[in-house]
Amino acid sequence: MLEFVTLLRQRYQAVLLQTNDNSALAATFRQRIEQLIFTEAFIRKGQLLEARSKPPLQIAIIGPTQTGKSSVTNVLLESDIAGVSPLAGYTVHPQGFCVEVSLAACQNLQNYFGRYQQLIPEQLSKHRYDCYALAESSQPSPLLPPCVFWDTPDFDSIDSDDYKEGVIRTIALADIVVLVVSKEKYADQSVWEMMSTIEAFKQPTLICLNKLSVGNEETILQSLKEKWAAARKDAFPTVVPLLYEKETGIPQWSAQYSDVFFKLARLVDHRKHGQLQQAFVNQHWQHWIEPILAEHQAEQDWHALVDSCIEQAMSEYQRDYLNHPRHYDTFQKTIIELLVLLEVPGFAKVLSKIRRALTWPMRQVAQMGKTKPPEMYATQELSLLNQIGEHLLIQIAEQLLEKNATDREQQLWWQSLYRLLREQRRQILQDFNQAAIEYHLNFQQDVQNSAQKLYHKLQQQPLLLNTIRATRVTTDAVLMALVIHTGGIGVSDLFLTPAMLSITSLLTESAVGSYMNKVEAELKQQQLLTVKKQLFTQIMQQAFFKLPELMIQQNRFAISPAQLQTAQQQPRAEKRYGLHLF
Ligand SMILES: Nc1nc2c(ncn2[C@@H]2O[C@H](COP(=O)(O)OP(=O)(O)OP(=O)(O)O)[C@@H](O)[C@H]2O)c(=O)[nH]1
Ligand SMILES: [Mg+2]
Repeated sequence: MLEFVTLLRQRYQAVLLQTNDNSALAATFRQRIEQLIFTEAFIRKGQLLEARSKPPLQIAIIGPTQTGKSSVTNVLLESDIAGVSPLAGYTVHPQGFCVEVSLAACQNLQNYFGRYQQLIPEQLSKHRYDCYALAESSQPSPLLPPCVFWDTPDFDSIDSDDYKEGVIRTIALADIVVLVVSKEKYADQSVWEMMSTIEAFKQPTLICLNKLSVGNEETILQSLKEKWAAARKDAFPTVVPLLYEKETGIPQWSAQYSDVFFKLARLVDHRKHGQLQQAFVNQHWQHWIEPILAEHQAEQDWHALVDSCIEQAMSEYQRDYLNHPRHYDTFQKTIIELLVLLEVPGFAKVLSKIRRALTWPMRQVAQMGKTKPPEMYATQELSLLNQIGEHLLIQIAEQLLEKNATDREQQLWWQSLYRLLREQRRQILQDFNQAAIEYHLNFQQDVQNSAQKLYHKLQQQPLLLNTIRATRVTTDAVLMALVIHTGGIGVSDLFLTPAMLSITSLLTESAVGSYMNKVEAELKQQQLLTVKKQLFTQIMQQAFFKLPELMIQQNRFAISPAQLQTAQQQPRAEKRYGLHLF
């Protein structure tokens, strides 16, 4: 689970960089990134609890800037160890003070903080946020049980985005949370968003209401209660009121609350950590994966769009070639092959020339690696296929633009896809043209096979065979064959010559006529399937389907349905936590 959550957080951060900073989407993304950082940290906390040497009690003081977190820290530690300043956003690193706890007992914390480096307080620099400090407090505190007491940066100032991760990591580590608010800041939205998010961790909590003036305590307390009730369902915690100390600037901790931390420490219960982790993940999961699902949906829409355009292209191919009475010439080539096989005297020589004329230039073109045969060699079918290919690309580009305009949520996705399509257009067409030539050459084999079938059938009809063999080659057929040889006209024209007309009508009207129709239908079917597979599926569809993969990762989450499914099936907490429940 940790791995997937980390991956998800990284993807959110990458996509966020490409998102308009002021948009509502960016705000949502930022919120989810925080939740994910919380989850990562909370999972790590679980690992810490699993370790053989248990970590000491962790108390974290949190709150908006200038509410007096560092001041209260000093009061509780009875020292001036935490830096206090009237400058907003003064504390920018988590700083742990070990109270009656040795640094050695905190070794595991470096594991917990991962890439955050542990330093001594003097080494902390304003210019580097991915670190935290740990130091031993010089004396025990009568107000605190043995613990690591964490002063943290604020989470509400403009700059806090830069160092909030440190706050989040410290909060997730905490066994007890101390919220410090002042009378100016207790109502801030940021406070209650944070308190609402962390409710799921069920940490015993204390509120310090700082900078109070005599007389307004009750009103603010009441209002604070309401804020709490609006944000959280759990009981309102103990509130320690701290008056604004004009003279000293140091809040006074009333003796009435001297045992409050000891009481809270007794409430700390780690046994449900796994359960809480699971609940937190469950609570947010659907939201987190929303953009991934949307991306999958966009990819599905893309596939459907491509498939329907290809369907359209295929029906154009059928209408303008396979089923076109004048354009379709593949079966005529079969007849030519058949006549060659039949060795019709006089005709065979001419016909084999035609055959060469029909195939060898293309073979040459293919060998030379050219993608488009010169016009003179372009057969009806080839030039039509190339036209259909180009048209298909135009269609798809148009539909992408349309999606770009209508699917606002995935606009970035469609936009990058359109850009990629434009970049790849030439290459796709080249591959398509090349594949068309190859198909065309290879399909000669199918033509041959059909001719063979007819030949065998005819051999069972010696009478018909003799009549065909007796057909006289007329000069116009010879002429025509020569013209075809030089690339002047197409095969269909040859079939308009009297000699060819008489042969074809002999065949169609004979006993093999219906067999011929069957062979022709089969050939067409084969041709349709081959063109679909080799040109439109293997070249076009594959190239289009591959485009989203080429999209730069910054623009997308790029988490596949399979990856997502694996993550969904993973336990959202380690099993062993579950065992603690019983
Ligand atoms: N006079 C007076 N000043 C106080 C009191 N509590 C805090 N302050 C002042 O308020 C300012 C901010 O206090 P900090 O403890 O630095 O506040 P913080 O919450 O740690 O602030 P950041 O680290 O910037 O987030 C300092 O100038 C403190 O001296 C108080 O009770 N009386
Ligand atoms: Mg501070």
